Amino acid sequence: MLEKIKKFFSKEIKEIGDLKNLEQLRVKYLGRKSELTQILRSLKNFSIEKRRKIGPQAQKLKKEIEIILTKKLKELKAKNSKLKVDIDITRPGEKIKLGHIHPLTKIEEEIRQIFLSMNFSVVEGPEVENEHYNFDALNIPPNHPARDMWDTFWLKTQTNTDYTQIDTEGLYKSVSSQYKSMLLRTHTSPVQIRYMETHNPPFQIIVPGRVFRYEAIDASHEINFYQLEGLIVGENVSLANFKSVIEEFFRKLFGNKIEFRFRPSYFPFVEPGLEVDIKLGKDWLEIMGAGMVHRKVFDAVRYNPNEVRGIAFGVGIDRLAMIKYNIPDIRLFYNGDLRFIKQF
Ligand code: FA5
Repeated sequence: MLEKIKKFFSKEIKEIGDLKNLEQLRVKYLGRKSELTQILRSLKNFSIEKRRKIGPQAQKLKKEIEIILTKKLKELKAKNSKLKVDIDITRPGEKIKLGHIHPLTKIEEEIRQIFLSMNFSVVEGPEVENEHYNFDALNIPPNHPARDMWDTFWLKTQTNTDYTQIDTEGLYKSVSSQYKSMLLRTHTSPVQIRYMETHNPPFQIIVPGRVFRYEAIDASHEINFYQLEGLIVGENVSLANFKSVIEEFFRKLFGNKIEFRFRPSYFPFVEPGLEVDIKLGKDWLEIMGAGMVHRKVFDAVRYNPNEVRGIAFGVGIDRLAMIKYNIPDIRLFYNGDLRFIKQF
C-alpha cells in the first residue's frame, strides 16, 4: 500500500509545473482525506505488531513526501521571480516623445541668424517699462493724440501720483525717468532709447521681444505679441540703406518671389515715416513701420542731430510667422494646443 502511494507520488510530482498544481498535489497526498493520512489515523485500530511495522514506514513516507514537495516549491518560486526580470531585448522600444520648438521661437531664431549674417547685434530690453522710454523719449509727450495709437496696460504704482504733481512744461527734461508711470511696453521702440543712452554710434542692432496692447483680439490681433525692432545709426545712414537691408532680409526669409511697396506713414519718432507692404501671393500685406530717426529722439539721448542719422523699423514677428507657415489665426500661437505645436 505505502509502496503504491510512493510510486504514484514520484510519478506525479515530475509533471508539476506551477504552484497551483503543486498545492493540489500536496492536498492529494498529505491532506486530511489523503490515503496516507487515513492510514496514519487508522493505526490505532491495528494490532500491536502491525502498528509497529506500518507506523514508522508511514511516518517515513510522510517526511519524504514533505521534503520533495518543499524542494519543488522552492524551485517553482525561483523560476517565477526569474521570469519577471526576463526582458525581451528584441522587442521594439517605446518611442520617447520629444518636445517641439514653438513656431514663434523658430522664426525668431531664423530672423536673428539673418541679421547676424548682416553684421547686426542682438539686444534686449525690459517688458515692464516706464512712460519715459515707451512714450516721452520717443517724442510722444503726455496728452499727445499719438498716444492713442498704442492702447496701453498701465500698472498701479506709487509713482503714478508723483507724476501728476509735476509741472508738465518741465516734465520732459527735468524729471528722472524713474518717477514716470509704469506700464507693459506697447512696442520694442523703447529699447532704441535705452541702447542709445549707453552706446555711441555707429552701430546696427535688432531687438526681438514681447509687447502688450490693451485692444480687442481677433484673427490678426493679440493683446500679447512679438515685435522686432531695428536701429541703424551712423554718419551717412539713409533710406537707401534701409531699403537694401530690408529687401535682403525679406528675400532671405521668404524667397526671391517677394514684391515690396514703401508708403509714407506717420510715427512720432521718425521723420519721414513710412510703412512697408509685401506681396507673396495675391494680396499686399502691411507688415512694418519705419523711417528716419526723429531729431527729437536724438535730443532725448543727447546725440547731436546734426552729426548723426538713423533709420528705425518695427515689424510684427507673429505676422511674419503667419505668412511663413501659412497660419490663418494669430490666436493659434497662444492657446497651448499641442496638436498645433507638434506640426513644427
Ligand atoms: C509700432 O509699434 C512702431 N513701434 C513700429 C516702428 C518702429 C515704426 C520704428 C517706426 C520706426 P505698429 O503699431 O504699427 O508700430 O506695430 C508694428 C507691427 O506690429 C505691425 O505692423 C504689426 O505687424 C504688428 N502688430 C501691431 N499690433 C498687433 C497686434 N495687436 N497683434 C499682432 N501684431 C500686431
